[in-house]
Amino acid sequence: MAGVLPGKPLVPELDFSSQPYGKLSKSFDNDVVEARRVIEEKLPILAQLNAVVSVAFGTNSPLFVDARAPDSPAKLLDSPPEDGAEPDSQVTIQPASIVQFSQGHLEPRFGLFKDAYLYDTAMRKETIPLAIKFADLLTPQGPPAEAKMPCSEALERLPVPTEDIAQVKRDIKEFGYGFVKNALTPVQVAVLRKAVEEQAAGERKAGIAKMDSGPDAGSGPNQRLWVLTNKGDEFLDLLNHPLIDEIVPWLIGDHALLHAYAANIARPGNIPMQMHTDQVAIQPPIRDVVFGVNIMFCLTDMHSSNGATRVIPGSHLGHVAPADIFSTEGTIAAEAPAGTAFVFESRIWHGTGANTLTPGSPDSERPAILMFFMRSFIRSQENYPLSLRPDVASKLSKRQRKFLGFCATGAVGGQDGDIREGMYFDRRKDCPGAIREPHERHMSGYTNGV
Ligand SMILES: O=C(O)CCC(=O)C(=O)O
Ligand SMILES: [Fe+2]
Repeated sequence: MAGVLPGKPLVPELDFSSQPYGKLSKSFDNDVVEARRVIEEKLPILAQLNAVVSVAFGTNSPLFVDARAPDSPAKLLDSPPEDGAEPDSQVTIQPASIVQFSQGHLEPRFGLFKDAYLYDTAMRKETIPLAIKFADLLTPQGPPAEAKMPCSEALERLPVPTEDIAQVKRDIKEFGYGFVKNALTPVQVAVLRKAVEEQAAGERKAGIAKMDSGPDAGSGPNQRLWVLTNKGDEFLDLLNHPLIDEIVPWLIGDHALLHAYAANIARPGNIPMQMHTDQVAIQPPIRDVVFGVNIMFCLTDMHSSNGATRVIPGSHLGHVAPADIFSTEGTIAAEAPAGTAFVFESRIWHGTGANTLTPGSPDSERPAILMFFMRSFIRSQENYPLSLRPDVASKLSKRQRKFLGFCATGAVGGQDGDIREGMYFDRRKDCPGAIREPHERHMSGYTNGV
């Protein structure tokens, strides 16, 4: 997305609109020229596509990459191939994204499908792997290796629910995830489950429910409850869970922030979520650093038939991705009894599984709470300072305020120059504003007030 043009200046003398630069470098047409140059440069490599791909920028008529001739560079055409061949895949994309792929600044799956991350894409499923390969071939690293199940020797060690926290940490390091058994007692599960289910019913009744996992964006059987901080004391108390202290600083350092705090109810008939990593906010993509960790509290037994999260064990390491992000083939279900905390780091490939139970049958829903933390300098998915209800803000503990970004780290999160590590802030109505005094240009001996 290009920059946003400035509005009218507030101070007439500070009108910069006559400056000759700025607008041009952001022009769509320039981006198209650049994107075309990138594709032309990559034609020898694009030969690997063995197919015809059309690439449309906005409403411009599409370009065609014809890579059918074996052992010779692909051809870039301004009109469909003369022999009338239909494209095997049709990519519609911002030209700037093509340039960013080539610079290694945008992860192809994110660049192509970011709007389908929670929902769906208009593209025909079988043409998607080719579109991804096209984008991958433009990147400096080239296509990632296929993320596969580990070798049989490691399969014997796949994580299982345990109360041994040292084992959970070893599992997270080796496989990208682990299970903390009995992180919640049955009574705690019941309290949280009731809160989630009643809130979900309330949001449906109020007509504000966030549904997904259907064929169209914003609809489907699955339901998300976002910004749980606002939605009941149960969810505030869950932020006191000691597992947070055990895992979060260990994996992603001090001052980590809540990135998203949501419940996800997987229901029968859902379309499985796109396989993704939770590091999609990290662009340019960085695979060799873990930026986040998800603590998912299971409020019912999670099993393969009620939509347990699908994972590819070990896929947190290396330049790897699933062969087809819209398929759960070659993944396993993260199965665990109610009360387990399923902890997974943000580089692992995963997604909500299919709930194949009969709609309306008893216990066919899979409610879970996802408490997702990211490193301290990353902008949160949920904008807490903007979303927090005032009645909630006034009762938050220091710990909760810290998770929501009300504490400085020494480098970020400060207020009016106060940035020292561990300083806490509240929403201030009295942040210093414009307080002007006449100024003597040759004054000496500055003092701070009287
Ligand atoms: O609910 C699940 O199974 C996983 C959801 C997920 O991966 C996400 O929200 O990023
Ligand atoms: Fe996820």
